[in-house]
This record gives sequence, C-alpha cells and structure tokens, in this order.
Amino acid sequence: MKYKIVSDSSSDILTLSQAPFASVPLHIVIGSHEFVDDDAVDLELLEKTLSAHKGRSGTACPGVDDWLRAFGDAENVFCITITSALSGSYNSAMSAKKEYEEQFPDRFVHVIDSLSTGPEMALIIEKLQELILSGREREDIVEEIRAYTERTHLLFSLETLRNLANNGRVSPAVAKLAGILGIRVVGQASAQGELQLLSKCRGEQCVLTNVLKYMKEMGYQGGKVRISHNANEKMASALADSIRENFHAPDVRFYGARALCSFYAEKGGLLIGFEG
Ligand code: X90
Repeated sequence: MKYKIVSDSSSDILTLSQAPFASVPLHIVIGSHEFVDDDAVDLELLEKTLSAHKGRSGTACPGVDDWLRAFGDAENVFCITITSALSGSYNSAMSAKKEYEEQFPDRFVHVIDSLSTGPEMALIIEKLQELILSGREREDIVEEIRAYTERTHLLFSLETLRNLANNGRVSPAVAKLAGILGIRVVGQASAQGELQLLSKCRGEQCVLTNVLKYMKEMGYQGGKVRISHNANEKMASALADSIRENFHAPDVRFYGARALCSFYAEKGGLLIGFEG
C-alpha cells in the first residue's frame, strides 16, 4: 500500500471512500465506565452516563502501539492529530513515527499537528485524500498540505466549558467567563492551538451572526465548510443554510460529532471548520 491516511478520532471521520484510512480512538473515562471512540461507541449511553455521573471524568489519547497498529504496513503514512496544546496525541504519534521509520527504513510517516480538532481536521483529511488521488509525490503532498493548513480555521460555539475546565484544557480564568446559564461562548482555535474566546452570546441569533462575521474576517469566501454538533442539528443546519446563502457556498456539510468532541463540546456545542 503506497499511501495511508491515519487520524485520531477527534476528526470525527471513521472511513474514507477513496483512500486507505484508519481512525485511532481516544478514550473517555467516566467513573468506572470507559468509552472507546470508535465506530461502535454508544453516543447516547455516553451522554446518559455523563449526566448521571457526579464525580470526575476525563479522556486519554492513543498510545504509541495504537498508532503503530493503524500505520499497518503502509509505505507512506499521513497522520493527523488533535492540537498538541491540549492533548498528548501528537507526541504519541511522533514516537510511533520514530519507531516505525527505525524499524522499516524505507517507510515514511508525516505527522501533522492540526493545532485544532474536529471539522478542521476533517477538511485537512479530505484534502490529503484529494492530493493522494491526484497522484502527487509525497514531498509535494507534504508541501501542499502545509500550505492548506495555513488557510483552514476552526470556530466554535459552546454552552458550557465544564468538561474542558475540569480537565485543565482551559484556564480557570477563561472557564469563569463562560458557564453562566443561557450564555454561549464563541471562539476560535488560536494559532498556538488553544481555545481563544472571541465573544459571548445570549441567544442563537447572536451566535449565527457572530460566526458569519468572524468567518468573513478570517478570509472566508465561499470555500468548503464542515460543521459538527453535539445534539444541536437545528443550529448546525441553520448555520449551514445561512453560510450557503450569504457566501453562495456550494460545499457546506454538517453532522453529529463523535465521542471525544461530544464530550468536550458538550450538549449544544458546534464546531465549524472552514477554508479561509
Ligand atoms: O488527550 C486527550 O485526552 C484529549 C484532550 C482533548 C482536549 C480538547 C478537546 C476539544 C474538543 C472543544 C471545542 C473546540 C476547541 C478548539 C481547540 C483548539 C472540542
């Protein structure tokens, strides 16, 4: 197998139709329950367990062996991870790359730190597939994908930062800004791959208006958009419609987030990946 794309499960992608692909699950631990974020994960049970649970809950990134298993016997691997600022996934993938290349000197792994997650990773994976299909050499793909990731962005709207704060993924100061009932925070993945809050909103209309405004400011001109949501199809769909109308955008899609992003984005959360 010449090329393979491998991603951790924060990308929400489980299969690709036109290139070899593997998803490496993160884990969600709620008391004595452990959820593996693969295609079999019971998202309803996860939500139920989470709302019934009073104690601590957390997540764990893939280990080196998980990545190695996913690389399989591919000659060239393009591997993408959730932001290294918030997870050990990237470091663990880099260790796997080192082992893989040492063990098989004629094989090659390119690890991309997305500095983001969810739908922005999905866009990068789609682009990798496109580049592989077009028959490009691996050095070209590395260069092209580097340039592409510079113009993709991630915005989000969250109703609570509780799980992010409890797991030390946002500073207590940032967490304090959110968490007021009825207030949503809109923010972006910063250049350093951290959560950066941009504004607070009461009501859905404010979120929709702000997201469109930020997209425009960040250079959006009608390119691809991917939106993931946790139990909020209504807003995801309204946002998709509004982007299609306002920017005459032909390729805007939305879907439910898988376990890892659902856990952190929580009920009502939206993540928006787009091309700037
Ligand atoms: O290694 C692990 O256990 C995983 C930790 C992941 C922590 C962050 C997940 C964020 C999920 C939340 C909103 C968007 C954040 C943008 C980040 C740059 C989604």
